[in-house]
Amino acid sequence: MTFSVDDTRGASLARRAGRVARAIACAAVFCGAATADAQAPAAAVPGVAPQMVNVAGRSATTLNGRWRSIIDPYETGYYNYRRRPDANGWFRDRKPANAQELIEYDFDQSPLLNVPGDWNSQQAELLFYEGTVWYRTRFERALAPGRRLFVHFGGANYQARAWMDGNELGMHEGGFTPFGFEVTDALEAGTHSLVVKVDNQRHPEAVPTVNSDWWNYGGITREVTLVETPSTFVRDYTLQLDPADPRRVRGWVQLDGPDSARTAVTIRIPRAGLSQTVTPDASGRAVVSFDARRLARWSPDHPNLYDVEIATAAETIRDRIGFRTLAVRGTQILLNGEPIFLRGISMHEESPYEARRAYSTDDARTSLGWVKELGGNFVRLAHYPHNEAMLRAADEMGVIVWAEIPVYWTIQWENPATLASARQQLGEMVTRDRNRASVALWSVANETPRDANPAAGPRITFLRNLVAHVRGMDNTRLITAALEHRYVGRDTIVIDDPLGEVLDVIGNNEYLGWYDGSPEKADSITWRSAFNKPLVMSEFGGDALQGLHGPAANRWTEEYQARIYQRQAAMLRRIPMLAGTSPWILKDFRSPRRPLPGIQDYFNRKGLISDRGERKLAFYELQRFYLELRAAHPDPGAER
Ligand code: GCB
Repeated sequence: MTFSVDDTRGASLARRAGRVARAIACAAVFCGAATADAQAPAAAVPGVAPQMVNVAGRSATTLNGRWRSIIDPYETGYYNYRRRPDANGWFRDRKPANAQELIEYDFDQSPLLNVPGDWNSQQAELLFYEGTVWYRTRFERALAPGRRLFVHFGGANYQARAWMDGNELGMHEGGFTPFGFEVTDALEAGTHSLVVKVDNQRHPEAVPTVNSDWWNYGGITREVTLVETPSTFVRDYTLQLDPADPRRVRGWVQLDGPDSARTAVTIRIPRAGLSQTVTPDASGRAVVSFDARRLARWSPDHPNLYDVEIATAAETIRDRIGFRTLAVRGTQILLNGEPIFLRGISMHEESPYEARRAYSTDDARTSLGWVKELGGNFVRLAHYPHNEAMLRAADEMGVIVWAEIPVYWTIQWENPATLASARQQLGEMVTRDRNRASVALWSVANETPRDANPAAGPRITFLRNLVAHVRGMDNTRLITAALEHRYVGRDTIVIDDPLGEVLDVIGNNEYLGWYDGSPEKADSITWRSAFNKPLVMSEFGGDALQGLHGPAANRWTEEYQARIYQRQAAMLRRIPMLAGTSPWILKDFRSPRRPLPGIQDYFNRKGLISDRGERKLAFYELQRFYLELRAAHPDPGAER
């Protein structure tokens, strides 16, 4: 349905994407539906469209706003009383035709939810809810001949199944990456009903799995957009300094549509007087390569971004792209050829002043403003891909980013569907963000336990697969993972997880002073690494309730937390291979694992800032450390 008849390549891509999405969905998470689907008549569901980048830079209209919603814990809107998919499900968005007809739902009379937004923070009864909520919006649209239309979702947690005017568009799994459906052929002039069933139930085989230390916010958490394109359009592109020859920008543009192989594309960077027209190969991919010597480099102190246009005769896409190189030399990270120490902080995707999912540019700027106030130049966006506005704000504000996927703790290493889901989420993240200068590190995993045979078990096979996947997609970034370590003797900690062999930068989480001894234990520790590679201490810290003061010996006080940061700073200065730090964490965040009444109340309190935006003593402790580091080792490009 989604491509014109002669576009066999596009159609087969769309079908393939649909099959992959459904295969992952059935195997990984939606097993009940998979069984039932097998018995239902095989409807042709087109599935997710091949990923389109930079939606904001295109001809787009927003579908954000107040959507009708129905909470459906038993999935009554999808299954009949025999637990088979119901052909008359709520996706039909029906009203009784007369006073005799029985219809037991009514979107028009149902409560409103904000999109984007998690549902948990919008209705008290949804705070802990995990299950299905149905969303419905209506929009008017007519499409001129030769134009195409896509519905694009920035993200929905975890599984989203969409219908337009009662026809299924497809399904996507993964709570933090974008997806879209083409609706061109489904569109007649008039008012359309768009229904989305979002299900945030946790499943052992999913990514993340059932166990995590953050809130499982459900819903359509990111923006929804209608994107109109010409019949052949620019779907994807990448432009980066060539790591092997940084005097050149190299990249490619991918077209989609019946004239993909015949459509010339012009790349313009007006401020640098650059313009290049390229023609695609038979697959619709055009290779780009031009002299970059006129481009000023992007760095934290000078986050130079260029307006870039990618244009065909039928459309112009606008982006803002920065150019810089990244490399490692021994235990150093090099930005634009010079060593840089990453003075960072970890953060979850929660709003700065409220306990809800963040999604806006304002949210992003406030949080990154705090990173800057700390004296930082780096943020670890834990533990899943954050929204696109965050990456764009980091580009503008000059904050280097560690981006990661939710391969967290003990996921199912031996399950091929789990691997497929991790690869899919990694691929969607890299595709979305590979034009962002701020992104320096792709992380494939957090605190995953070594196998009994750490060099050859299922976990390392899985993670090596992810490393190869991300390297194949992007050779301009550094690859990392937050590892665990082990003690050899009482005072020596060694980082020798064999995964380190395939990483560029070693991440390590440690909780000396919180889960591991007293804060002073850090004074006697010696760190060893089996790798001659840069080390980022990707987590350390401890909890404090903002406003709780007392002896520094007492847990939960601000003084205790500040003491951890003091002892950590002293220890970190002694680690020769250290190239960065991103302690845990910028702000208190919701977690179902943290019930302690009066202290935690379902918040992880390791924030330097409370859930209401108040700074704790440890904020100033870390700030002191970072300002000293910055004075001793100014960033490349900084005025000295
Ligand atoms: C960790 C995890 C992080 C937790 C943190 C904690 O090691 O990576 O997700 O929230 O510890 O507070 O225990």
